[in-house]
Formats: sequence, structure tokens, C-alpha cells
Amino acid sequence: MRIAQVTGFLGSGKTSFLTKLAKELTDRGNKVAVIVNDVGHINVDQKIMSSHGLTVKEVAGGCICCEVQGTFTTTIMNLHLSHKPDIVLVEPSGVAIPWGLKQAVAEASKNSGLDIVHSPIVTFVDCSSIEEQMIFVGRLISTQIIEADAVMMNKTDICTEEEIERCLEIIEKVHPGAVIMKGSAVTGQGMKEMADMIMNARSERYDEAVHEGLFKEQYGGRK
Ligand SMILES: Nc1nc2c(ncn2[C@@H]2O[C@H](COP(=O)(O)OP(=O)(O)OP(=O)(O)O)[C@@H](O)[C@H]2O)c(=O)[nH]1
Ligand SMILES: [Mg+2]
Repeated sequence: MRIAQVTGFLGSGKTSFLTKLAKELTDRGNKVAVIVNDVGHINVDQKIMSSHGLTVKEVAGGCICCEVQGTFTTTIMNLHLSHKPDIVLVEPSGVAIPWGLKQAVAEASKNSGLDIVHSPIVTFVDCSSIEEQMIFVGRLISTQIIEADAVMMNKTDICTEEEIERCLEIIEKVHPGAVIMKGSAVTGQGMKEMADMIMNARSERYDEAVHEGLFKEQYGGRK
């Protein structure tokens, strides 16, 4: 069973994109399940996804990457037992960070005894507003970009060439050499590329030592 997780600030377009991506993966013959993790409010995404015939489970009450790993493991195990999906798409809350998510999957894998393949974690950025967001929540967005396996520049349909160029510059400055994709939940750009990536590539396993090193590099201090 594969697990593919995304990160990305609030409103970057995760749900819109994943809903279409799930359809693409289903059309390719995969059995797809979705886990959404919304902190503190009733989830409407679930209705949209269920209407597409997808199995949707919710992990509520805290962010998957820090507080509810036990619940996450149980949800994964239940999904496996009841539906045997080929791939589980996970949309955590907008404040989740990639290494936290990797850790959650590592724990789930260990505690459940299931053979879980971790697809690359893709961080979504809203190409149309990344510049302002970097001013207000730059640290969170930078961490999401630095720790990602790939970055999806979403909402290109409403961006000018200059905005797309600027967004690329910001991402490359924060994470030199990052795999960067352009996408749009409206036009479907990047959909096939992301489907190929999450079905074929793997993310590195969670490694506490690597995480510590990365943290020191970023902040020069202790966790
Ligand atoms: N133009 C355009 N709008 C988009 C795109 N993707 C999402 N949106 C819009 O952006 C808003 C937020 O989209 P969501 O898919 O809910 O974003 P999200 O990342 O799941 O948001 P949270 O779960 O609240 O963090 C909605 O109004 C969407 O219609 C896109 O590719 N292009
Ligand atoms: Mg969402």
C-alpha cells in the first residue's frame, strides 16, 4: 500500500487538486482512498470527495504530524482492512510539515506491521499569492518547501508569466535544486506528472538524525 501526502499552506489548493488527482488515479485502475485532517472545523471536503465515489476517512482533533499519530495509524489500519487501497492520499492540515508527516507514516508502518511505501511528499504553493504569504508566514512556508520532495506551483491558470517566474525564484532560493512542477486544479496542468510521481517514486524513510541535521542547518539550534 502506498501513502502519498501533501503539504501546503491554507488555501493553496490541496483539496481541489487531490480530488482531480484521485480521479486520474482511479481511471488508471488504482483503488484510491483519501484521508483528510482538518483541525477544528467540520469538514466539507469529505462530501466533495465522497461524491466522486472515493473512500474518505477523517482524522480530526490535531495535526497528523504532531499530535494524532496514534489515530493516524488506526485510520490507516482500518482503511487497509476494509478497502485494501492501492494508494492512500493524505491531506493534512495546512500547517503540517513534511518531516512530521514522514515520521507519522514511519510510526504507522512500525505499529501496524503493514508494508507501507511512502510516495514523495509534494508541497503545494499558491503561485498567485506566495509573495505576500512569504512576508506573513514565511517561516512555515519555507519549512514546507525545504523539507518537501517536490513542490507544486499551483493556480498557474490565474498567474501571469512574471508571477510564475517570481514564484520559481522564491522556491529555488529556499530549496535549491528542488523538483518543481507547475499545476492547476482548474486546467488539470501537472495532474499526470504528479500521478506518475506518487505512483512510481519513493520518499526517503524518516530518519531522526537527518531531521536533526536539517533543523540545525535551518535554525542553528536545537529542536
Ligand atoms: N484559479 C484557481 N483556483 C484554485 C485552484 N486550486 C484551488 N483553487 C481555489 O482556491 C481555494 C482554496 O482551494 P482548496 O482546494 O480548498 O485549498 P486547500 O489547500 O485544500 O485549503 P485548506 O484545506 O483550507 O488548507 C478555493 O476557492 C479553490 O476553488 C487552481 O488551480 N486555480
Ligand atoms: Mg483542503
